[in-house]
Amino acid sequence: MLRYLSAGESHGRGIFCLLDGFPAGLKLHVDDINFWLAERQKGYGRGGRQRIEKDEVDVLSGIRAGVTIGSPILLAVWNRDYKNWEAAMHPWSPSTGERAAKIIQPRPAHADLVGAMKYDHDDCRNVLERASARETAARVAAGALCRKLLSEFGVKIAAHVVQIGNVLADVDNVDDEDVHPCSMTSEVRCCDETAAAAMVEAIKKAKQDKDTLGGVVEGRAWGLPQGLGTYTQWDQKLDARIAQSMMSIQAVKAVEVGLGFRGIDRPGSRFHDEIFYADVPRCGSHYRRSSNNLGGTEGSMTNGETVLIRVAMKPIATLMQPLRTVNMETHEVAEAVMERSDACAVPALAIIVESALAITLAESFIEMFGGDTVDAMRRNIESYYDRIEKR
Ligand code: EPS
Repeated sequence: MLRYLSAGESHGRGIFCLLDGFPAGLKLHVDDINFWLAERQKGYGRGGRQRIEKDEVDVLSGIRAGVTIGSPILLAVWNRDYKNWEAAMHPWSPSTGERAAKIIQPRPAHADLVGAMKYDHDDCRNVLERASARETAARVAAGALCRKLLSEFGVKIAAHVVQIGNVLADVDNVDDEDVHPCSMTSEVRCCDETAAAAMVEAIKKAKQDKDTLGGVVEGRAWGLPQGLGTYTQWDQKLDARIAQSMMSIQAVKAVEVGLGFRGIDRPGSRFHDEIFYADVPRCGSHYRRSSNNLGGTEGSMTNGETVLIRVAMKPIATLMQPLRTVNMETHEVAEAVMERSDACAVPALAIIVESALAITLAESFIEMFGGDTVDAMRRNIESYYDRIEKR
């Protein structure tokens, strides 16, 4: 069973993650992880913090001489900014100085207020440090390992931005294989050049207006065997796992699989994907679908078509024109705290969606094909493909 847990605060020593149950025998290079960490930091709309950080992984356990050994894998991404926050964030020395001033004017839409009530803090910093989207660096590091594992079996994953603010991209005809070549060279990770230019302008304007913007990312995974997930039990349903994995990304408020909300006005006859029998098998199966409105899953299992999801991120909560809030000590009307932040982090969300999808698919992959070694998984997949090709 693959398990992923993370730890760390945004301005603490670093961001960490533990990947337990990862199979032995996967060969990889540190750049397989660092490449994606660097990609996550890019994107138009980021704030000053990305000029301080240069995220690189420090592998603390589970990998020897470039090969996973089956032990828990512990990864660290150290925060360069920690040196500027040591007084405020040090575990033992008392907080001193301006940086350590208590945060008592919680931001609407952030975890600040409810987190402080729940854990009985008089300083919202204890909450916002962990609630920060800096945590996604850990997810991208773990996702890089999962992505590499899945690529051993021919699975590919790509995501791109389809909306920022009210700017919509026209991406209906973008093939799976074309997503990365376009999105990786776009500063907003959008495959529609005209929309990408308008997105940059929209972010620029939001920044001038001291405002923030949300958006939508489309994630895709293809080359997947049919049958990942199951219809038999709620917590192993693939759609449910994908939804949890995506909804756990900071600031994400909605997830669609396939047409999702966008297809609900259609009658069943124009929603469902018809089945046909193809001459050439794909991922071991001759059964294909005539369209992909269901987003590659039926009965919460992969059906061999591209897994297609959309993930909506709300605008970032930290505004440079603060919203009204309440001072937690005086209960007077106050202005929400202004911490340095990003105007828009939707381009980074594309890399995070890919990584979270990789973790979730790897989890179901390991469950279905056994996870002690990569070779054992390969044998199990091949024998599964042999079996379903005869159906
Ligand atoms: C974040 C606030 C900003 C972002 C941060 C998430 O950090 P800071 O307060 O240091 O400027 O840059 O994201 C990252 C540091 C990152 O690496 O993604 C927040 O409050 O969620």
